[in-house]
Amino acid sequence: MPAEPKFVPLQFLEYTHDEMLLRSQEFQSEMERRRTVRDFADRPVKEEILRNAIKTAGTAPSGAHKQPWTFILVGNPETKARIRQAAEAEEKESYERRMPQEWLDDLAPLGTDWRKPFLTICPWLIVVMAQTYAATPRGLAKHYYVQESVGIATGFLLAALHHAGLATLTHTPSPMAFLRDILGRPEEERVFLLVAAGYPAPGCEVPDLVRKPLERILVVR
Ligand code: IYR
Repeated sequence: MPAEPKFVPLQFLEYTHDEMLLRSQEFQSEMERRRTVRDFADRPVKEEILRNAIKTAGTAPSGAHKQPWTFILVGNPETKARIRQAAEAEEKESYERRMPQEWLDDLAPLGTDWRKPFLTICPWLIVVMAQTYAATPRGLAKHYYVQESVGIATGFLLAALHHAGLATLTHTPSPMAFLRDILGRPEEERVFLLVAAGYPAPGCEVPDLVRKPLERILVVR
């Protein structure tokens, strides 16, 4: 039986045009400083900061409000070591045999290789899982636009972690199924990606990348 719609008043904060302009500029500057970091410090970070960021990720819109995501927060050193060992085994195979030359050439400016020391150095890993369907006591239930929904939630997560003052790295070991086994997750969940979060290593450097200017990413009609 379909649920009766129930509506509540929207909590909306209205700003003046000047305030909106300033807020949009300030947020843009803050996000402009975000960089993907591959060189982390092993300094600890309080779990509550990660929990708050994951709570923010959970505010993302989703298909039919099914919220088809699970965030696995990994801080346990043994679990991180198992993840690193399995990820490096897959990545070694990928970098040495599976990835075509064009792909390797495209990654060359980023300086990546199969070694993933951040998986044990970082205080926290967040494995983002996408629930392809819901396993309910009454059987399987559908989820909608799962990739889109989990992608948006992951964007919120990265923005929240950056806003909190943490460096992040999105990592997609390929194939990623080993993570579901190590983390003991159910069949209906698929690994979406892994986010490493922590402080950058002292003297950390990042690739000298240029972002496309607005004129190249915006079309006004
Ligand atoms: N999954 C590998 C390779 C990799 C692929 C892309 I596309 C990147 O932007 C970065 C890395 C890895 O994590 O090294």
